Amino acid sequence: MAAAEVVREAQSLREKLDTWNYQYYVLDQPSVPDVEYDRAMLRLREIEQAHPELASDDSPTRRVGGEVLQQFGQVSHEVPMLSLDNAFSAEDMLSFNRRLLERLGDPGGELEYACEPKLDGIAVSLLYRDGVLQRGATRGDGNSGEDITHNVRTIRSIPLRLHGDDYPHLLEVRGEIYMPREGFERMNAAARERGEKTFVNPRNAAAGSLRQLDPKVTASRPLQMYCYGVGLVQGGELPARHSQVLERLGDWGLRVNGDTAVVQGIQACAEYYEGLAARRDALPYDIDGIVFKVNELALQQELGFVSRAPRWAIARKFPAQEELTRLLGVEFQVGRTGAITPVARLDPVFVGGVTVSNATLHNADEIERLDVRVGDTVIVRRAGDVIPQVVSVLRERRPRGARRIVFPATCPVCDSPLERAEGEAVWRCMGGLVCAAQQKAAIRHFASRRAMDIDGLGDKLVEQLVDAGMVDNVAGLYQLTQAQLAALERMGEKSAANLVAALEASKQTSLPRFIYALGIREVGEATALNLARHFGSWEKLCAAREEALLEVPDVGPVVADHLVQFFDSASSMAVVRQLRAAGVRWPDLEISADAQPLAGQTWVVTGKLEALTRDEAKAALQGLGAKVAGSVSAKTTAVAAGPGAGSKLARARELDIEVIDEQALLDLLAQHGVAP
Ligand code: I6G
Repeated sequence: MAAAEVVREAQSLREKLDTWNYQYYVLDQPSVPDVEYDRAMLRLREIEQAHPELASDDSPTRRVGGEVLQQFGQVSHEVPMLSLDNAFSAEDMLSFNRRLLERLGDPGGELEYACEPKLDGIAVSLLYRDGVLQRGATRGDGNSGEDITHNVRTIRSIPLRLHGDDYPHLLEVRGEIYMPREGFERMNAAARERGEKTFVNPRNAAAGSLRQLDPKVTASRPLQMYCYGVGLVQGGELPARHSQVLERLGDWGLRVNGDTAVVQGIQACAEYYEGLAARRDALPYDIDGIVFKVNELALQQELGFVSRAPRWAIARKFPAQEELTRLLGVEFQVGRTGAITPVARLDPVFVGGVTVSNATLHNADEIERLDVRVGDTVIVRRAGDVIPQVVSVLRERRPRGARRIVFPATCPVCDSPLERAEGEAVWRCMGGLVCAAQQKAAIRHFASRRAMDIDGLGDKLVEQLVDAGMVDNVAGLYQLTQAQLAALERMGEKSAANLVAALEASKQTSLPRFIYALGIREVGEATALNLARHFGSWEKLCAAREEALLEVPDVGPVVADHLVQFFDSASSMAVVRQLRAAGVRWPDLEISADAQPLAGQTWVVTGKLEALTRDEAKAALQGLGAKVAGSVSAKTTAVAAGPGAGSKLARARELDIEVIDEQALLDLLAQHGVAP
């Protein structure tokens, strides 16, 4: 028997771990460092090993079971898991509202609706008996699904025991298990690196992760759950409104979506739909529509069901993010760093709100993995700001004579050999700046708005200059004369004079811009900024070796290696010399004690930013000494929020934390000499 003291310690550890887990995975507010969490978990494991009688099934040590299942059991749903009717337009929504009002005998006034994002995930049911998780199941055909208890237990935001003590004796919670976009991208990038199969989209990744017989595999996948309702309820009362039920679920430690709202009338539903549609791409998860539910449970009961769907709810779907089309051909593009990217030419198709005629095929491995051929019917996906991609092939529709895609053996532009670095998936042209494609890309980058900002030097002109042999590197731009330029196609005297003036004006620049403009691999704007602030001058920067470079925020071994290679390259440094000889100049930056004016502050960046990416904003803040956290807590100093900010912004308001918009962030950065 364990001594009372050990029993108490185990109990206290369990409570602490549950609380930290809840704060981290449900509230998205980490409260203790990982080491402290790990230490507590280790100690609890030790105690439970020494005293197995203390190890209950809801202990945080028991999330991942050791055994691998042979097959999934079947579960029958006591209350069927229904589907939802769909609406595809504002008119469909008006008819829905009209139908409801008629059925309710035109009660007068507006109906109150609960509005919720419809996640593109897997519908599941969780059964809690006396507050302890008993069973997790998929929807299946609505009457019976698969028993996935062993896998849902591994999802840290799903409580093994409910909080409080006022839950019903039997409570079946329903919701959607999904994979956040960021986790999906990370998981796929890692799989691609290892040359393994990738998932088509976050939904398939979530489904595949739940359909594992070995819970350790599921535990390693970044799955999340949002709860959206209840099924079986026995031995307990629920409040009168759906929105209040969601609040109770939250009180019991379950994760509910913070983007839900209660509105009056169908017009307000339309506004909610438009608002969320505008933010759709900025959300951290995929949604395929909005679910609108009559909020009052008594009215839901009165309205009832028709065949397999409730009459009191409807899902208004968004335009599809995936469509079928035909692969017409493949071209191989050469990027600034020589990377060869196969680009699919597609029969134009409307997807994700735009017409898409090109999509990336990533690399040679991906072509092989997809087993895609010219003539195939493919699924193209365009989600958010991500470049459209071919995600799968309908093999059964392959026409006779579909052509295999042959990856080129040499650079399609300069015929130099291609090489593939160990562990990398991409082939690169070894032509370097001899390759016209790389020359053009480097010049386009150098001239771009956020680099040297050379007005009037568009892509077409760069193409002409390189093809005519007038320029082969960025320094050559400053040797161009007005007469040479005026002789080019579509260039009059006036445009030539303007371009010469723009080139002249671009010579006066800033050190961060200059570093960024050089196009050194992996050195984006934010890194350039940090390098400039850290070293203050070009001379100090290019004299730095790896050790010194690694001291710069945001610089890791890979970036440091690319920088050293650049500084060691005679041809690259010759270009820098030529640029300076042509008059390109910048003021050195002061490296003062105040180089870290935001030291000690913790910032959160959320929502969609326009002028810089979230990563760039983060790196810029880090460069000024701030810590940048993923979630808002009482320790947060300020939040920079762009459009589409959701729960983090709401949390900041709740905690009365300073919130600034993008312009204010840019002003703050500028005030500290950072002009991204
Ligand atoms: O499949 C669903 C997704 C989201 C739902 C649902 C939902 O609410 C946010 N709600 C109900 C009532 C049903 N399916 C049947």
